[in-house]
Amino acid sequence: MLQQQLLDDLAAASAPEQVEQVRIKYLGRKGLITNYAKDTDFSKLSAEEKKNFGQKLNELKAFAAEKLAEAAEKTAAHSLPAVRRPTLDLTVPGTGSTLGAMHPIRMVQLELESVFEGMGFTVLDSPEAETEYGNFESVNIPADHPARDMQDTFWLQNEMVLRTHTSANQVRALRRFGAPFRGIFPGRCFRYESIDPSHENTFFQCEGLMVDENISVAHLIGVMKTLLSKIFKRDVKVRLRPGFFPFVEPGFELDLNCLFCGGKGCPTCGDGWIELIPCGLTHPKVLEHGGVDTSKYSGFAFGIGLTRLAMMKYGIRDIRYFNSGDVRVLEQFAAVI
Ligand code: FA5
Repeated sequence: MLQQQLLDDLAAASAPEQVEQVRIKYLGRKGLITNYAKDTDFSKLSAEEKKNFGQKLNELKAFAAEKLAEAAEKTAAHSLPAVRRPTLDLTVPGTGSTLGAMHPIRMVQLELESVFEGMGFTVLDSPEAETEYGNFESVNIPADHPARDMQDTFWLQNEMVLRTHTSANQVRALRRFGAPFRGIFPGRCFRYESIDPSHENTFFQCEGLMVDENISVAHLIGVMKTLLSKIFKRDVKVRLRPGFFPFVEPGFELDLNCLFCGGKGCPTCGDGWIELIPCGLTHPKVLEHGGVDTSKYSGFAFGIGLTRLAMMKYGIRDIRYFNSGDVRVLEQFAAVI
């Protein structure tokens, strides 16, 4: 009787969940088969009857399990899969693709390179780690020279230094190419500096060197003027004042009137002027290190603060933005390329 009832229930079950309900009804903890023996008084049964009862109950359980398994298999095969989510939803707005942007320092560098190439200068690559000789002695800064204190240095474990300026390339280039020579060396420099709106520990310079017969300060000023008018594409105020560098004689500082405050003084410039291009006539000692005949040749050199030039050109008030890694800085330049 219980078997027939089970078969009727299973016949009415058309989904796996309904078969499960039938299983619970018969074989669950309080199921009809599980509790089949509950009302039987075993004390009144003989040993033979007890044995038969147990056997019947086991057969009933096995029957139910078999029929339930069959029904589960059948309904699973026929049941529809759960509602499927569409894998492609054409109504979702697209994410679009973003264009990369060139770093503002790189943009100014490329512009500088093309201006200098137009004046016959070669653009040369150079190493960021220098020997002590290259960074200091080759440009006339011996070990005990006070000028070393002007550029606090990161020393590497192999006694090389992260270059504090690009000036080591002056002698390297003269040794390699000889005179006459016209070249620039843009690149990254490192100084152990306290950081503020106009000082970074990692920044870019662009060294330049021209060596030829009868080179004078007039050539130097002419090249600097051409450079600034091409880069800023407008009139800018500059001042030339004496400056000391052991590798030039005489030496100058070319300062740019601050484009943020118009020369009044602000957190970026301090006193209204931005120190931009130290320069001068190449010291004979540097020419000698480079193997150049100083009775025939003279030259000028400069070290443009490329990072500061980028600040002035693009109105970036704080140098720390460049190394901040904040993509919002770069995103602003996506359209400039
Ligand atoms: C020099 O490094 C010389 N080698 C430049 C030179 C070359 C002089 C050839 C004469 C002839 P100075 O330490 O002033 O000089 O640095 C040159 C420029 O690099 C500065 O005018 C400034 O624009 C930039 N600069 C220097 N230190 C930093 C810094 N910590 N952060 C950003 N820019 C800097």
